[in-house]
Amino acid sequence: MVLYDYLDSGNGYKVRLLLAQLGLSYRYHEVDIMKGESRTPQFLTKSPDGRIPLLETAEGQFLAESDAILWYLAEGSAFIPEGRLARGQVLQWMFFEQYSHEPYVATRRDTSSATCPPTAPGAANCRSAWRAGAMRSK
Ligand SMILES: N[C@@H](CCC(=O)N[C@@H](CS)C(=O)NCC(=O)O)C(=O)O
Repeated sequence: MVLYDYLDSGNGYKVRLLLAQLGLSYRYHEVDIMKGESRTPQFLTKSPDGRIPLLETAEGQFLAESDAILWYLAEGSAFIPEGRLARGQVLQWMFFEQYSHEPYVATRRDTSSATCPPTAPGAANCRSAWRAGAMRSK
């Protein structure tokens, strides 16, 4: 399997975390979304939406959308429970994350970390400075 991903991506992190939890081996392919690498004609043939994360399965098929990838990888593991209601509850939180958390919290965090004023001291290291601050506030 190949994971097309970008290290700063929270959506990618969810997939990396599950791959690690399941002990699955995969090849990591960095796509620099800040340089538009997810929008090249070559990448768009793999994923017409032009976003990461993107999983290439062992059979060479492509699957986009982080939560779809999680569901695909988790099949047959304890991460997808037996009961009908319990499975529904897993999906409930996955839909909540995509509709109510990701656009308002995750995207906002990413935008504010990328928009430090260019004149700010150490602006060149703005993203890493922001990350260090975020780590401190935990
Ligand atoms: N709903 C999608 C969102 C994917 C997404 O927004 N990916 C961002 C990074 S977190 C991306 O690829 N942005 C680059 C672009 O839009 O060109 C998922 O959960 O996978």
